[in-house]
Amino acid sequence: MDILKSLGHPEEIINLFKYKIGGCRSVMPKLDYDSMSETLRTCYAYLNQTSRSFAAVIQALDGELRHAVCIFYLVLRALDTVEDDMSIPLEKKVPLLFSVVHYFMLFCFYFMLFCFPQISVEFRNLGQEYQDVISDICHQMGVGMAEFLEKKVSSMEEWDKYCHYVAGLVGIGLSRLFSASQLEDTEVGRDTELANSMGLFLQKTNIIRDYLEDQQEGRAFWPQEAWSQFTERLEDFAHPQHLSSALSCLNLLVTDALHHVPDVITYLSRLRNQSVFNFCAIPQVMAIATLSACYNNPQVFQGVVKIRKGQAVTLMMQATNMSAVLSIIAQYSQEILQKVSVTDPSREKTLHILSLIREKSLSPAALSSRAHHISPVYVSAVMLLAALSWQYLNATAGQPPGGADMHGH
Ligand code: D61
Ligand code: MG
Repeated sequence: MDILKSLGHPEEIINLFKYKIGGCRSVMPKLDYDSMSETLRTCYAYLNQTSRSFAAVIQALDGELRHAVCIFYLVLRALDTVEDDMSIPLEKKVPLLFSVVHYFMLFCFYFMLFCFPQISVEFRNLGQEYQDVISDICHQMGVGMAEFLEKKVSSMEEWDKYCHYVAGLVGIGLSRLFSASQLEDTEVGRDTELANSMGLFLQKTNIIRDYLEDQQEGRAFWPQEAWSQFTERLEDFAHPQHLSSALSCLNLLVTDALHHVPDVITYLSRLRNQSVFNFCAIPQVMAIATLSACYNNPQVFQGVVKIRKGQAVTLMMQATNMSAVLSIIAQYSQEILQKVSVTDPSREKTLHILSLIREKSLSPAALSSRAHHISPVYVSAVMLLAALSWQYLNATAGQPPGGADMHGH
């Protein structure tokens, strides 16, 4: 089935095969479960049961950071389960979240202890610096989720705020965990703006893609400020007679999400640990591929838009260094550019952000100078610059080649 879908993309078939025969080990090494405690093993079992998208990359992280991120994921997923469970009546849900807000430790001891004792045991086994980050982010997310339980996402600003609570904070917390583990610079953990953008880009992509599923389950995360320009009721977009306004709104939201890509590039270029780089880059390239698949696509309003398995595996295997990530980003921006219609209301804005992204993805400044990220493109850019300065120096000095000193005055 996966192979059939990739028939028009021969390189994906090869990658699917490589992945199946063990290429997945490079991004997803086998964990040594035997040497783990029973409780930790249970936590990883929960992780594998609850996350399709993050389980592999989390388990590929180096050292103790892996356990910290695994517990961070499970604690936040528990909180999100409460948020997502529409069957708990609102009046019961708000106090439950507020008790998380005010008595986080009680929440840990009681909720976790009774329902998932292994998670709370392993939480307390983490270093204090990791525990502090996890409780702080959980607390802030609880406050934010409670705020949005009673209201809809209205303005674009509120959209950013909701996404900050449920995903931006995850990016901020993760960055602080990276720095605490010393696998990354302290700067990574301090720049909350860039870390927030990492989460916003992922969450907005999910919200855009999941329009129909959320609609069917009685949830709505598309901001009113966007859809009200094209329709009276958000649910109209699911009806074929509103397709044209639905696509206009979809393209507006994709354009809004693309504004986070420059920050994503800057953030990724600061990373120096290979496992952290893969962990961060893989979800981001999947997101840009998903956005490109959704852009101007009527399928968003009729079913689920998914990237092909072969495409996902190819992205996972490629996204292991900065120059590859930049070329993936350039490739998908180009794909979106080709789909921009002359009549689209957001056309100018879309073209503008795409050209910014293109510029940034072609600039050698986005390539970090870390040894394992040096790419042939960067080397050629440096050589071109050297050749040009050589000519320039020769021309201004009026001396024949060979006579001037490159470092001369
Ligand atoms: C680098 C690497 C991974 C990153 C990152 C930077 C920055 C942010 C994120 C991951 C978080 C991205 C969230 C995007 C997916 N959205 C959801 O899962 C929604 O729930 C949000 C609240 C709970 C977040 C829990 C979480 C998620 C991913 C993690 C993590 C914690 C910890 C570590 C690593 C990744 C969504 O869930 C629906 C569902 O999937 O069932 C929702 O309810 O809207
Ligand atoms: Mg949720």
